[in-house]
Amino acid sequence: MRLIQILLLCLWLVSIPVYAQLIPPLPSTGSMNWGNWSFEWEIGDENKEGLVIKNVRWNGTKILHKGSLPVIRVKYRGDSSSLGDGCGPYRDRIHEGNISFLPGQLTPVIGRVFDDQIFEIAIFAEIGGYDIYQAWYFHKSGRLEPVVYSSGWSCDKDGNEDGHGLDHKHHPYWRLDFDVEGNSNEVWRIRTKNNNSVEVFKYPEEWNSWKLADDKSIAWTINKPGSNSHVLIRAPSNELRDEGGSPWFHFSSKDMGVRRYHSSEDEGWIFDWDEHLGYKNPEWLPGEDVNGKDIVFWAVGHLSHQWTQADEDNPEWHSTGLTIDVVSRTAEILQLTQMPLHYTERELKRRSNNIHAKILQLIQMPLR
Ligand SMILES: [Cu+2]
Repeated sequence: MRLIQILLLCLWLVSIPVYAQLIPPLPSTGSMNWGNWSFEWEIGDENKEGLVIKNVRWNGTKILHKGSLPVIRVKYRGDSSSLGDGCGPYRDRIHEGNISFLPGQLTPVIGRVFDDQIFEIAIFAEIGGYDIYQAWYFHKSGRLEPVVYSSGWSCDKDGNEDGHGLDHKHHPYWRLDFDVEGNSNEVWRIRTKNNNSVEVFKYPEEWNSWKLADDKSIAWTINKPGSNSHVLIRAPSNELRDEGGSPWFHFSSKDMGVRRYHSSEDEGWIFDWDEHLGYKNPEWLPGEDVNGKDIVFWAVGHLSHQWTQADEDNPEWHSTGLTIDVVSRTAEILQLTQMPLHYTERELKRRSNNIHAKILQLIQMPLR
């Protein structure tokens, strides 16, 4: 987008004080400045990876090289005697061929502003019986949120794909190619247990992690070695991963994976229906070094969708997503690891603004 267009857009935005403000139709490819954010976007058609954001900067500092959604895996449970029961698994991929338009929508990419605080960029797709809305939220406070919304049904109790009636789960896989202050990064995991003890771990090599039943929370941070600037990644509304055995048989069994960056792995979703998040040696071989390296952070969502007659009659929207906070000053130090602890609880509360319930209502509104 040309500078003059951005200026006109900004003038237009500040001149109309409306709660959810639709901005002029966005092209399939473009760039934007919003608050202290700058970024580019494109529809990731080549790899069928949804709405892609690139070169994301906060206050001019590179945070994320590329963020994409290569797949949403879906499984309907059937009678739960094996993973093959029921419908699916499906590998839903958003691309030009299944992008659809909401009432009033003029171009494939939607842009809206909420409360003059949050810029939403999103695409709407129809895949099977689903409506899917994939969005990125840029908060002026320094938060970036990828969110997937879904409504509708693709399978019935007899396994008919044109029917309804079975519980299922959606699992979005976000590929987040972070370059926090450059491409030499380290990735940390912070587990807070139910007894409030905190376990901090720096990933030495390619790894998969998931929230445990006795974790109060799990979070990740990424930083340039030696720097006090971080991104903090959390998914507080995420469900626990699929366990082994009935009914889900480890269908989607991790919450994140850290991988060494390889350009050859910047591609669409190549994995089979029962595979996910490869690019890593088998457990008995050492993974590639990720400490201070160029890394890719995969984040996996788990979203249950239970059948009800009401939901079948009037499909409801369900959503899951991540919060990615840019933390540019050190609040506290975890003494054991010398790692900055990013946030105080008070600061967290100040920054969070509980906008999702409002957005859930608003995405069902006509766009104009
Ligand atoms: Cu669903």
